[in-house]
Amino acid sequence: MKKLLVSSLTLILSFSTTSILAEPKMNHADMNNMDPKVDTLDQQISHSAIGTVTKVDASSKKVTLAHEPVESLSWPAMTMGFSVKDEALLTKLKVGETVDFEFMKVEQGYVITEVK
Ligand SMILES: [Cu+2]
Repeated sequence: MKKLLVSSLTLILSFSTTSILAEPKMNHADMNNMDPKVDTLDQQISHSAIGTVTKVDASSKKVTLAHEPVESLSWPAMTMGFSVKDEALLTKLKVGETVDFEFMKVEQGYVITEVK
């Protein structure tokens, strides 16, 4: 009986791990709902991250990046869209390149302010 309990616990644990891993594209609206205070503090604060460019839409000045975890925002690694503050930054954002970038929260999402 005890053995059965242990194995069902193991099963439950592996199930929850799987569902966490299955959702790397958690969206930031959900994150903000989890902690609205952080959202307010984020305004005007610049964050740095490392990410690989997966898509560039030059006409709308938007890029999609698969970024590494961002400690200052408690973000896990994920793929998401950013807008670009300056058109000149697009020359540094090419699909397939990994960049070191800075971004800020704005009303409509997140905007990249600098690319190193
Ligand atoms: Cu993100």
